[in-house]
Amino acid sequence: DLHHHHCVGIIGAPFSKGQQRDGVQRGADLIRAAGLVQKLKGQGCVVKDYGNLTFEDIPNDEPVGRLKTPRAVGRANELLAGAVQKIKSDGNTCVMLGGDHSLAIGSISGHAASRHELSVLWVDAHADINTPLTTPTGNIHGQPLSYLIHELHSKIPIIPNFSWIKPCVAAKDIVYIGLRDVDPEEHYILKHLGIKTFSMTEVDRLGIAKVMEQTCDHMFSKVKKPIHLSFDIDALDPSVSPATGTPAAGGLTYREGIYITEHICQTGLLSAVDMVEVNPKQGKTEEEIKSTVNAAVDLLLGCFGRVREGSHEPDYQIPNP
Ligand code: 6HN
Ligand code: MN
Ligand code: MN
Ligand code: MN
Repeated sequence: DLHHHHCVGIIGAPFSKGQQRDGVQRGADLIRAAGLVQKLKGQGCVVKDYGNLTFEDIPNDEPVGRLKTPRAVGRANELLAGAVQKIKSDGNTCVMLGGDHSLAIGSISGHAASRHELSVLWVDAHADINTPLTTPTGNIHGQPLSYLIHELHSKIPIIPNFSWIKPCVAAKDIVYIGLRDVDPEEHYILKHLGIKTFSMTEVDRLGIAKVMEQTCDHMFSKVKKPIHLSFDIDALDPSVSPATGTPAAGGLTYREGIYITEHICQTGLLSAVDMVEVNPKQGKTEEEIKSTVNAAVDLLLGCFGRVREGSHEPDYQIPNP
């Protein structure tokens, strides 16, 4: 109904330099090609596609400490942050289609610039909270939250093209769902900062319905802040979404993933979504790519009002013969 229609602004970020596998920069176009915009419109959303960002090539982007291609990641995210801020100021819920998960730096920064205080729901097999000094790989897609959390600010060194980043999220405003591949240093950080986590163990113990109840209890314990949902497609089980760069066994089912999005939609507080790490080159067959892309599309439809019981226009009448 018109009082509850969603205004959705889509930005594509064909960027892959937060990790080392080629192909993830094609995620945005594949999700569009699977009919995202038409399907959102079909369920009553008002959709504006802002197109893809174009990222300049940065020559001589040598590692800084362990960090790989830091200048490209810093610049791409600065551009993305500006685009997200604009999409929010136009009055939309922002959908950022990646690209790799380093893009959460720009997406959350841009969102925070328009909304001040956010809750972040991070749905991922991984914690993505390594600092530049704890990272085992140097890949910045395993680090975005470390740059964004106030409490980690003193642990972040100076990095070229990162100076625009201001920490904008409090540790108490973050909830994780789906964790099952967490580095020891990350595990220490999560415990040290008291961050709320629902690993796959909690999903198994509680079931997804209780996980979502408790997620909302935690996020809404004081004031109702806008929600930033950062969804890494590798949160789902590789049997559902195999076409991704760092798959991890034992993930969320398709139904658990959809349940998360339906529940977050019902809060009425969803303000921005990232859908990242869809990598067609990691799919072994056309079917594997299709399954991964379709899951990403269905999760986004769940974010914007699709419910599995079905729905109908408020003024619908059964036709008379
Ligand atoms: N992702 N913890 C590992 C690292 O390289 O820091 C894996 C990160 C995966 C990141 O899936 O977005
Ligand atoms: Mn991940
Ligand atoms: Mn709730
Ligand atoms: Mn991730």
